[in-house]
Amino acid sequence: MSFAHKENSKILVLFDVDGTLTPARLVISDEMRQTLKKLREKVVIGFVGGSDLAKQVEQLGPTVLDDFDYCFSENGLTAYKLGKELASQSFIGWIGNEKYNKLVKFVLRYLSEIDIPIRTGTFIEFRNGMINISPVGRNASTEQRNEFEKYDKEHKIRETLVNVLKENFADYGLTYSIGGQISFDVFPTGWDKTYALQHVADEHFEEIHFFGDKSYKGGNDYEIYTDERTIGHAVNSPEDTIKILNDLFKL
Ligand code: M1P
Repeated sequence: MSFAHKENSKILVLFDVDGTLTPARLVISDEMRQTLKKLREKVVIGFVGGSDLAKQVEQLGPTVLDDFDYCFSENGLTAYKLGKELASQSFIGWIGNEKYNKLVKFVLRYLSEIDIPIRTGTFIEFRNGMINISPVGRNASTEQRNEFEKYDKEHKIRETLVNVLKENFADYGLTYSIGGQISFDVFPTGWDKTYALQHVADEHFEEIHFFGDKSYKGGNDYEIYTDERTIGHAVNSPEDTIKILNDLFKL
């Protein structure tokens, strides 16, 4: 596995997915696809998303494992280098069944007792490296997502639940991250996007750039954006990402 054919194989550029490579939950544009293709000839590229690989395939396309040098799903808990899977860990293996059960019972009880205007299904999604909790449910349509997001801004449903969980499960060593529109992620402290960086350490990159739209404190790009191993670029949209890439790498 080598990057020797690149113009500069010692530079790695990593991207968040939602809001950075694609609009939230939507698919990649042709312009972004072309930009990444040109960039990949020059340097090593990868994405670090909070979602699982199935969602990134929906958003970035069925050939995603061939289109990026590194693919990091669930913050790098599921990792691929040049299409080959790297070793991974699991949330359930780390937390254990007993504690997990307690947490799930608490969350489902809490969610059943709060007032929200819409409820769909799949309120807790069990992933390899984390769980994702959604008060409106992961089956929400785009319209229901937008409605919930608006409602949540006003009523702080997610923020309140996160605080309740922090208080009730203080000894669990968990981190809560509100990265999208309708849910939040729960994972062991330290398993944020910086987790992915251990998979690239063996390449001894001279520069690791990271692009993300949730780079502010509390956002799910914050830790990797501020990490001393990376050069962080805060963006507002995929168009913004393209503009900075063109300026920086003369594409
Ligand atoms: O990538 C950001 C987030 O995207 C989704 O969030 P939501 O469904 O709330 O818009 C989720 O996949 C979440 O895990 C992820 O962090």
